[in-house]
Amino acid sequence: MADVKEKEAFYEKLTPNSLGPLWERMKGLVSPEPRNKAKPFVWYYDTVRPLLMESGDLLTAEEAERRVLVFDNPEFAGTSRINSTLYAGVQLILPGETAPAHKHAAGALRFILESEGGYTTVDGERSEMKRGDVVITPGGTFHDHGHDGTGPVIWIDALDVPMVNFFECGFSEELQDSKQKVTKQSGHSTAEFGSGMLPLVSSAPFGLNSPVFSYPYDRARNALLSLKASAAPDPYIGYSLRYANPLDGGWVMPMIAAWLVHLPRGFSTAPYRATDNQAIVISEGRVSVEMNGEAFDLGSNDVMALPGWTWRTMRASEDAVIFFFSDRSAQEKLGLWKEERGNI
Ligand code: GTQ
Repeated sequence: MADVKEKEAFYEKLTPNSLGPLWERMKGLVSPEPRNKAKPFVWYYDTVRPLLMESGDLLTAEEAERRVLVFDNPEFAGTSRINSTLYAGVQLILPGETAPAHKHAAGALRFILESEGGYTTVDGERSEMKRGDVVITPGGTFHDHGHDGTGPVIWIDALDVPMVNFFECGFSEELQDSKQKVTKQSGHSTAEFGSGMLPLVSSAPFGLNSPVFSYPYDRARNALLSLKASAAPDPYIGYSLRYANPLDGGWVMPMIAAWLVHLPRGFSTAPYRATDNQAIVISEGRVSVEMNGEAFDLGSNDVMALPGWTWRTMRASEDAVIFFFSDRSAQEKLGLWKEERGNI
């Protein structure tokens, strides 16, 4: 058959016709296993917080629309992705400020780091934000954030915007007024859907999203730590509970999964990998994460990108509570998610 030169000459005829030879690309297109390009990487709060506070002197939340420092995975610098598929950032609201009402197709999930008096309003319902709370904003719902208290309000944002943009489905809109009208009593969605009961006449007001906006830390943490009394930790995961949609038991959002892990002091997880692209925020304690033979030491409020299909172990040097988020929710819906548990 043809030699290399003849093949190259043929390929030159293809290019101007917007054609290409699959046989040269096959291996790259359907790899034997995922070759995740994202880097395991840590953003230390000691570095992030002062820079975020400095941004507070530079512009107001109103001016910025959202005053956020974006976590750029070093492998994807400038593309606003913490890992291959998820956006994440750290947002600051100062006392009296409002991040004006808008909506977008992308869904957002927030993990609150610092807040006395911070709140978000989602679809006419105000929800307070306290440290460790998880607050969701279903795609397509108006939301604005504000702050009635003192001190900075700071949280981690996770959005599925890279996936929405991959599908080229991104719509967004600003509301005329900077604050949307509050039409519901605070706690309404929790009363209706989040108290172990459901409305007799069923409805899913936000489609595949949980109808509950707020998952308070106290409840989540207490439940997680209570497991210790009666069960052993999973050797690969530790103790874990996931944030669930009470309507169907699924993940809280269609494309973002979230869960909370407790690792007791001295506990080490066995080698594990899964295809979902994850990131973690340390809520309590100290954790050392080993990925690809590289060790990372994390403490309170540190954020780490954990690329998919990369072996890892975790060890807690102090009792630890870790918040996880990932694209597992999207991968499962598409039938793509896979995990592998190493030998113990
Ligand atoms: O709070 O609505 O970090 O729209 C990025 C885009 C936060 C938000 C982000 C957003 C928001």
